[in-house]
Amino acid sequence: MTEKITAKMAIGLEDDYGAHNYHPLPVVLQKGLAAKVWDVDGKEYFDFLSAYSAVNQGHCHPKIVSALIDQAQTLTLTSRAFYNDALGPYEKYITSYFGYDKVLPMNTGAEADETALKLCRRWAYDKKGIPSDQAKIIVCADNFHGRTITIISMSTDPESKANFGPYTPGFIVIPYNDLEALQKELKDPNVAGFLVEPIQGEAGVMVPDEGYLKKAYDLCKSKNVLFIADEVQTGIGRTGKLLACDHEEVHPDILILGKALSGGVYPVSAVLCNNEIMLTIKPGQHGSTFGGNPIAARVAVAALKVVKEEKLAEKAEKLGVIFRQEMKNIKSDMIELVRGKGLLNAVVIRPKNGKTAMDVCLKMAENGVLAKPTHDHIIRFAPPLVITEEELHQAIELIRKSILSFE
Ligand code: IF1
Repeated sequence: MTEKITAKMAIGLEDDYGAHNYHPLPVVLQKGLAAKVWDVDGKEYFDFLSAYSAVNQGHCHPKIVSALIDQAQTLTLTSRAFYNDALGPYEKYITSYFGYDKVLPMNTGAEADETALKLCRRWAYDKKGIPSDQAKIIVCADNFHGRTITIISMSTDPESKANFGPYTPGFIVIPYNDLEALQKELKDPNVAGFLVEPIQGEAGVMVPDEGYLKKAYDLCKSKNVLFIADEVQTGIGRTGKLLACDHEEVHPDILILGKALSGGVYPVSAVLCNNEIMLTIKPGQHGSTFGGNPIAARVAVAALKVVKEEKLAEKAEKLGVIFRQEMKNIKSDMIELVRGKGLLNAVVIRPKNGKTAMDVCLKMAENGVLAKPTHDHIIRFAPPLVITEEELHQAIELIRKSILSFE
């Protein structure tokens, strides 16, 4: 048993001994189950962050935890120097689940994004015939793909990027949701790929125009350019379909998954694509000590099964409609805009009497709903997809009460 500590002690310890790379809300969580979490004082909250969409299946889902425990007591890690008996079945399961020839397992979202970039470049030289070291990848302004040096090299956010240079070259940045800009850059014969989030999460849940993904995909195809979707945040039921690209029936050439691939119990990420792309990488050219380990494999299968068994995508679609409508019904001029898809939603807050999105989040926490502001004026609302309709209505009442307290 770990020693019981107070909220003040926990915050003090993190402050004293941890790097200061985060600024959390002053809530110290101790326990979670489904859509709820509890702090060290036993106070109950609805979790409307879901660890940035990693716990779509809900906190401590019994089937996922049981897969984890069972495998942890049997075999945890072999490295990829040897085969293990959990990886193959997982690979077969996930490729047929998403409709690809092959999967490459990694651990974090950033690693999976890096893997996709490497696959794209290797395909560019081996298959497309782009001259050595000349491949370019188009990315979108205000993207978020993680924290590594190469990924921040593609970023336009000064906070993530500034003073970490020199940066990795080879990227072209265009505005998001801008097909003309894409068409123009695609004229360059050295373009190998287009990397895009189907909905931009960190940018504040920016939903592109209807038809954008499909038209962008078609433009890429017309120029033999790979359409690469980062569904780390939008994937696995969150937006009301299994993948956000499914809303437009787009099947990406390279699909990047993370977060909810494990239901939040373990770091598991993956890159999926067909043989023509995946088999350009040969033994020794890419890998990871932990990628594809037996625990990850068993956990991911369990997590994906839960999404189907509990119809979580369908649930997200239905509850999302209710959530957005109820937010729009709140009679407060602090609510400037409500947007999103499925259970990935954002409310844009118009400051009032000096009160900002952060003040609203602090008030909501007091009232029992956890969410975090992004970009000063936006609150992202993304509960676990297992939240019941009744719980959703309870949470909406708490959100309403919090916002109206500023009237
Ligand atoms: C943090 C945001 C969310 C992602 C997409 C890759 C990754 C992420 C589309 C990398 C990660 C996170 C990480 C988290 C904050 C967060 C986030 F606010 F920054 F934008 F979710 F909304 N692609 N997103 O959203 O995955 O390497 O972290 O596993 O604290 O940095 P990772």
